[in-house]
Amino acid sequence: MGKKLYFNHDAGVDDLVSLFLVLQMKDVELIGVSVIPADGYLEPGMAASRKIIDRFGAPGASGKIEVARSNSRGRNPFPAEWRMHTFFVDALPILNEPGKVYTREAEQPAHKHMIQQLLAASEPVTLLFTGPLTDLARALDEAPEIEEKIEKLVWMGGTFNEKGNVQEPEHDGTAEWNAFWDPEAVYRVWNSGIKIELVALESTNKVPLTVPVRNRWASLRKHAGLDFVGQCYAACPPLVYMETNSTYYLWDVLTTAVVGDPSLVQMETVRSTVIADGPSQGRTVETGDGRPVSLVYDVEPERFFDYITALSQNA
Ligand code: AGV
Ligand code: CA
Repeated sequence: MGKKLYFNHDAGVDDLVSLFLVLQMKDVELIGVSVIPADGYLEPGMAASRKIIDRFGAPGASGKIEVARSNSRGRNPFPAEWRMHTFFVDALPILNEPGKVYTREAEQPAHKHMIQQLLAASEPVTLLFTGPLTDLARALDEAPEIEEKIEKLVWMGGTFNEKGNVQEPEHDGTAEWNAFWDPEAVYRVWNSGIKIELVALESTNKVPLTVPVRNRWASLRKHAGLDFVGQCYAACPPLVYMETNSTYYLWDVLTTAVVGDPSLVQMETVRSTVIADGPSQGRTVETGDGRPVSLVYDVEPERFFDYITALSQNA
């Protein structure tokens, strides 16, 4: 069945495309999904996730994989314009053709659902988080014994660059958004013994959404999977002349690709801590006595785009 994976995401466009991609990975067994309403809204995020499993999961996936709803709240809310993307993906005709949803919603909230799935697993599980870490921090507080069941955490978040991607009043711009939404959760996870692979802005900045990337997907739209990916990214502003606050990168998709094929990227160990309060809150900083994380600092963009295109083409 391949390696076991639990996926917690926050219902952005690249989060939902990531769910689609995980379902195409032959050597990955998805044992649960949860949705946290950070860079997206909860109701359409739950519905879209269930529909994506129905439409693009392997036969039988809808009967096996549950989607859990998070009841976590963050400290610093995402801009509503970004969050609205969830409604667009949930409304795509390709997800609504059957008029009925089969994949079940979990009875428990996200962090408890994750605890349950981890404790029930026969072997260590990889965690993929493409939004804030709040549900993981709460799960660790409630059931510290899950640490033993976690193979590693692969997280899209953080940066050691001088410039992050938060542009908000009362912040100095050094943080990445997933860390900024709930800095204390990052702090909690850093204080655990879990192995962490960090897909930070160092590498995601190298994979912007561009018009040529979109055109490649358009040329292959006869494949349902690539039609879906193309439709999703039609909602997002590409990089053309210069970066703006809304320019879209393939942040979460790169993170997901690292789970499927770690050879796409370069990693190095960095000792770091996170600033939990004040104008730099959410900033990850290198310090000699900090906790080690494997930082994904580089990627070969062409190989990455070839990889996700090939995966989508088989859907
Ligand atoms: O910081 C990147 C994270 C990723 O998990 N998200 C988007 C991805 O899902 C927040 C974010 C930063 N800039 C954004 C974001 C933008 N311009 N539009 C939407 N979300
Ligand atoms: Ca995300």
